[in-house]
Order: sequence, then C-alpha cells, then structure tokens
Amino acid sequence: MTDTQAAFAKVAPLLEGQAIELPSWAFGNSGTRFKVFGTPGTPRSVEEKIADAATVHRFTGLAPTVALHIPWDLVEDFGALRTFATDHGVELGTINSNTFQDDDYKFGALTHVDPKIRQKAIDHHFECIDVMNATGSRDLKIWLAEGSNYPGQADLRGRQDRLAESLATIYDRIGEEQRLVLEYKFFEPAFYHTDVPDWGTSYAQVSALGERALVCLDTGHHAPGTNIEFITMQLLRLGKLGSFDFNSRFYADDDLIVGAADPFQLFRILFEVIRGGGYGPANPESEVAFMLDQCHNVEDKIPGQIRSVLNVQEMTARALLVDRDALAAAQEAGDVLGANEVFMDAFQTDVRADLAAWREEHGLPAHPMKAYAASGYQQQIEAARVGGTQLSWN
Ligand code: PSV
Ligand code: MN
Repeated sequence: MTDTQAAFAKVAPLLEGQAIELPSWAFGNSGTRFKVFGTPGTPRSVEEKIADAATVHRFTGLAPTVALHIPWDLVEDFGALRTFATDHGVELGTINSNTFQDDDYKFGALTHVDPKIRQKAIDHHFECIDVMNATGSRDLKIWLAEGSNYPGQADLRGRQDRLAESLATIYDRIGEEQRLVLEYKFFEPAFYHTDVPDWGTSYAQVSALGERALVCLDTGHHAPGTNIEFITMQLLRLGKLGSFDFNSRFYADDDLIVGAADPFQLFRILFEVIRGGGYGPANPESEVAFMLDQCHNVEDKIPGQIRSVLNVQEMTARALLVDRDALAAAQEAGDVLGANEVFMDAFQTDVRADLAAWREEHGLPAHPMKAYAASGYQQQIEAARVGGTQLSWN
C-alpha cells in the first residue's frame, strides 16, 4: 500500500453519505443574453428533468435530491411528482422562489414601495411553501433580483426595512421542520445597489427572523478575489450557514461547472466546511445543504452535472486528507511554510485511482463519465425527445 492509499483508506468512510443536490434548471436549456442554444435530448417536462437528475445519481451515488424552481417547475400535482421522483430513486429538495420574471417586479418585489406588489411577492412565497408541504421539502431558498441602477433612484434604508417586514411574514408561514435560506449577490440584474448584496446583509436579515432562517452562499456571487472560505468559516462559526449554491466563475456569475475554474478554491472552501463541522458525513449534527446552481450552455447537461458532483467529491476527499494535527502543530509553532506544506500536500494528492476503486467497492461505476458515455442514455433521450418544447428559463 502506498502512503496515499493508506491515507485515503483512513478518510474513505467519510465519503459515504455525501449528498449534493442538483438544480432542475441545469437540465433545461440556458445561455446568455446573446443566445440560448437548444441541445438534443433536452427535457420538455419537469418529469424528464427529474429522470435526468436521477441518471446523474445512478452513475455517481452522489446526488439523491433535486431542487425545483417555481414557477419553472410548476405541475398540477406535486404529490404525484414526489412519487415520480421516488420511483426514479431521488427525492425532491429545495424549493427556489422566483420574483425576477414578472413585470410587476421591475422596481422590486419584497422591497417594493407598493404594498400590493409586496403582497403579491409574499403570496408567491406562500405558494412555494404549499409546494414544499406537498413535496416534503425542507428548504425555501430566496434569491432576490432587487436593487437600483442609479444613485438616488431608491431609498436604500426604506427598502431594507420593507425587506425585513416581508421576510418576517414569509418566515411566519414556514413549518417547524422547514427552513428559509436567503441568498446574497452583490450585483445583477441591478448594478448600483442590490438589496441583499453580501453575507453580512443576509446574516443580519435572517438573524432577525429566527433559528430556522439561514444564509445561502452561492460561490459565484462575490467580487473577484473575495476570500470565500473565510465567509464559510464565519457563517459556520455563527451557526448560520444554511446552504451552498456551488458553481464556478472566471468573471462574474458565470454558473460554470464547480471546481472547473479554480479547484484550489473549492478545496479551500471544503476544508473550512470540514473544519467548521459543516460536512454531514463527519458531523451528523450538520444541516448544511450542498447544492449546485449551474447552467450548461454549450456542453451536454447530464455529463456536465456528473462532472460537477465528481469534482466536489474529489476535492472533499483531498480536503479530508489534510493532516489536521500536523497543521495545528505547525500553526502553533509559527511554522509558516511547514503549515502551508501540510495544506498543499493534501491539495496536491491525486485521489482519482483511489476514488475509482472506492466507487467499485460501492457498486458504482469506477469512471462515471465513461460509464455514462457508454450507457446509451444520451442517444436514447436524443432519439425519444423529439417534438414538444424544450424547457428553459420559463
Ligand atoms: C441568481 O443568480 C441565482 O444564483 C439564484 O440562486 C437563482 O435562483 C438562480 O441563480 C437561478 O438560476
Ligand atoms: Mn444561486
């Protein structure tokens, strides 16, 4: 046994039970403001999206739940959708509200100056909670596209106060076992100010609500150079990290495959997750949800999601390999380069062969990407899904 194999064997039990939620919208068409390309085999119904998500889980064992976005995933009977998902081997997960595609929300939704429009946005969240009750979902995720484009356009303070009031009304409606997670983003679609721009604002808003209100950290929603692992540490320390929306970025909210642009950043975040007790398999008390929030504009969507969850698994394995005792000793001794070397040794460990063997031991394909390509599923959906309207951001 090599040193790497011995180290991997020690952390391998902690890879069991890792769960990464998939976004239903990753399976629909998406693009930029310039063009949305269609892709053969793209789902025409919510059921087809769930079947694709279940396929990702079948090949990886990593993605037992699917997040829905309302109204994109509205169906007549959510009880039946829940059964459909279970029959396919997955569960329905987080419900995402959407107050960014209705003309009434041009100048805000939960922050709007007009109480009628605020109530309409609150009612939409009540509808999402009804969906959660039918699907058995735990989390209501709120991301708001609200803000202003020009200095003086809006009363920043008034909007923050109205937001607090609207959120309190929504929070009052969620069940004992349910949670509200508030996602922040520092720009887009508004550019001068955003009403929930940063973790501090989200933290202040959810802290005023109560214990079951938490922060959602989307990795693509920070200014370049932001130390996201520090935010991860702080939110865990404060007991307010509810969930992650994983993706990666080169420039802005690019929504590219997690771990593709900067695998080292993903490693650093996952190290703080583990260090802070936010990783479920190592700490059963943890309730932090790990989700992807991605779009596959030019690549095939199912392998795009398979690659994504594998990237998270691989960086988790490497982060688990950090020799925490040696790290602490070096840190305490003021051994700057020694501490850095312990950290980098784990990051630079190639665990791919060990993970392949581990998967086989668990009845999974050693190489899920290759196994999916050889399975014929892609060809089958491309042949079968002809006609109808491919789903997108609508
Ligand atoms: C906003 O950019 C966001 O990250 C929110 O999570 C939305 O719900 C999602 O993207 C929609 O793709
Ligand atoms: Mn997001």
